[in-house]
Amino acid sequence: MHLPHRKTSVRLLAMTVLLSGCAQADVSGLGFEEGLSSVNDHSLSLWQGAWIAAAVVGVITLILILWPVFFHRKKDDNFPKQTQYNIPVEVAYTVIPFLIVAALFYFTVQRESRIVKISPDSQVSHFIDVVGFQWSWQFKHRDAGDFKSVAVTGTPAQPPTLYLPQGEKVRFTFDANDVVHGFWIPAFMIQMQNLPGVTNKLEFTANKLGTYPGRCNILCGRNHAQMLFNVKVVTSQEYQTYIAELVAEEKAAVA
Ligand SMILES: [Cu+2]
Repeated sequence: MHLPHRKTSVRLLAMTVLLSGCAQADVSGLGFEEGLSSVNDHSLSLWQGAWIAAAVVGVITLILILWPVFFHRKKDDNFPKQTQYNIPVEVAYTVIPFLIVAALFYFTVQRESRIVKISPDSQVSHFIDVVGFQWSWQFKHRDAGDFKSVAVTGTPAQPPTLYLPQGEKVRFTFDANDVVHGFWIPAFMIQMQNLPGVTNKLEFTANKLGTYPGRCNILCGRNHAQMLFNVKVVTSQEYQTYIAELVAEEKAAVA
């Protein structure tokens, strides 16, 4: 009775160790595209690895459930032999989940610390402040010449567009002026909370031209579902033109 269990636990252990190391290149993005943002570069393999680990654990669990169903059916009316303790099995089902959690925790912390790393100002190309409010967004582009910043403010009826220059590092700050909101660009694997009274920071580079949906992912009130925005990744030249247009509009409004 002991041997098969020990074999299973060894196999489980081997797979846990194996999985924590691999999971990269040839695996599908499981809903996410590779290389869209600098965050994807860190997050995607973690996402893939977590799914593979979950799939392996799920399959093993399913086998363990189905095994007795098919191979240990009631054969006769004799009451089967009862085993009260099985130390190796109990140790295994304590140690294995702990190892799985430890591996997931280690890789999560490792990736997270890379993602939230803030570099010196000189290495950052652009600064954008994101303000969440009930119920839309304001994007303040701070690199706007003699104007301190130019702001794009959305409404629930007219969601704003966040322009980003391709391949250039942007530092974002996140604030809220009422309740907690969640700045979320699903395709970029990015989410950061906008907290009233606390400024969060995140730096990333958008790497592929295109338009991507963004939304608020913290339930923030009645019209939470309307807190939408778009992210438009444009060339560096187009970004400069866009900022110049915003500055001109703002100057015209002041004049
Ligand atoms: Cu919100």
